[in-house]
Amino acid sequence: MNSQNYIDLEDEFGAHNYKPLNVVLNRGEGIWVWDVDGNKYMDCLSAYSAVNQGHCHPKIIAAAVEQTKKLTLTSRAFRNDQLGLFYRELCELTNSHKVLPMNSGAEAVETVIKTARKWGYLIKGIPEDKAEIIVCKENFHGRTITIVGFSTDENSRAGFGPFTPGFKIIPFGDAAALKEAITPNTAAFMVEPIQGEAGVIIPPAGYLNEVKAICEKNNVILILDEIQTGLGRTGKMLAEEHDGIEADLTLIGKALSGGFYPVSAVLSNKEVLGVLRPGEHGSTFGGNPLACAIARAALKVLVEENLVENAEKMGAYFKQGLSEIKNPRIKEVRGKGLLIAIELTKEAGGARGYCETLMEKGLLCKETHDNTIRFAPPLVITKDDIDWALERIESTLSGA
Ligand code: IF1
Repeated sequence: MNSQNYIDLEDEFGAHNYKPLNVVLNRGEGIWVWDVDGNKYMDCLSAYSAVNQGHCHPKIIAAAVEQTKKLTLTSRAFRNDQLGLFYRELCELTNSHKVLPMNSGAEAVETVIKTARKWGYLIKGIPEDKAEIIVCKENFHGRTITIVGFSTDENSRAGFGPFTPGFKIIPFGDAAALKEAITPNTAAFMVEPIQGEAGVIIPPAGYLNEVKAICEKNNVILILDEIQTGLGRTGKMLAEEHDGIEADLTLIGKALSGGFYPVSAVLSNKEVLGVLRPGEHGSTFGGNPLACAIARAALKVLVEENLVENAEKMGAYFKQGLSEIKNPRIKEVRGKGLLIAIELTKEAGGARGYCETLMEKGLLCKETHDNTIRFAPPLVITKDDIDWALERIESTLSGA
């Protein structure tokens, strides 16, 4: 079978909830992937920052294979020998006190909403069913009904109502708006340190410090969604480290497993997770031994291969290289670490076309909204790889 055969199968039998590039991949190694016709591509999306460690990392493969032969799933009705070790290693890496393991990012987000509300009722004394959680415009936190209910992206929410009440939406990057929106019933403020899907939107310097202070002053939980920005992507283990703050609850996922398995977690920097009692929350696969063994190996690779530092250095080099491209179609180059975006002018004609041309030149990336191209390669990328990418990006944007 060739690419078109696979595309026809997908289109005939699959729901059309995505518009993927027409490339059919069947192999990955480091920053490179191959399609069924044997063409090689640089992956500049990393499955939206889930493959920070590079595709099919041998050490994560080894851990997955070894655990798969021993024990994969017990449910949390029983204990297993991987969970406690995973907890300790994750807490040490993120300076956390408690972990609640889940599977998808959206499940971690739903978990943190339930936890924040419970904390609001039991600890803050908010009247039952009156808890409010504040979020930002242009947020992306997942695709469940509750989460899309507080999305401001019509594509994500149209036709899925009715939605869950109890959420307020304020502008991103505006600390005064947060102060204004807080009431005695506010349980939490949830925000991405950098808005990924919105187009790698970086808040004004000092924003996270201000919101941290406002939350502390008003006894409001600060929740940072680091599912995309966490685990080295922005050049720090957690993006909050750029601002020297600590969230009360932190969400991680994606690269927590190196892209091998859905593993997410809620991290607590104070006893907020302590409000949950046995039987009040859980999931069949959350915290299973295979997930934990894979996550432990994925975290070990991040540390042993200095991928956080590499993201810092290579991100600066990549962003500098993009900023030096002189092309009137480029409106702005934004980014931190290896979470980078080029916003094009409207006159450039839309980002998708350039992504399709880049694919023909062997570079896979993804547009976000109409005019922005995101570049988020695996954190193992080298300077030579980036030079290779810059050459193709420059020639594509110039129309060559
Ligand atoms: C899709 C976007 C990125 C996330 C943040 C929670 C989640 C995500 C900050 C939920 C997931 C994924 C979802 C995927 C595409 C991708 C995405 F384009 F949708 F918005 F990365 F920007 N918080 N993001 O980025 O985690 O449940 O997916 O494990 O839905 O198309 P999940």
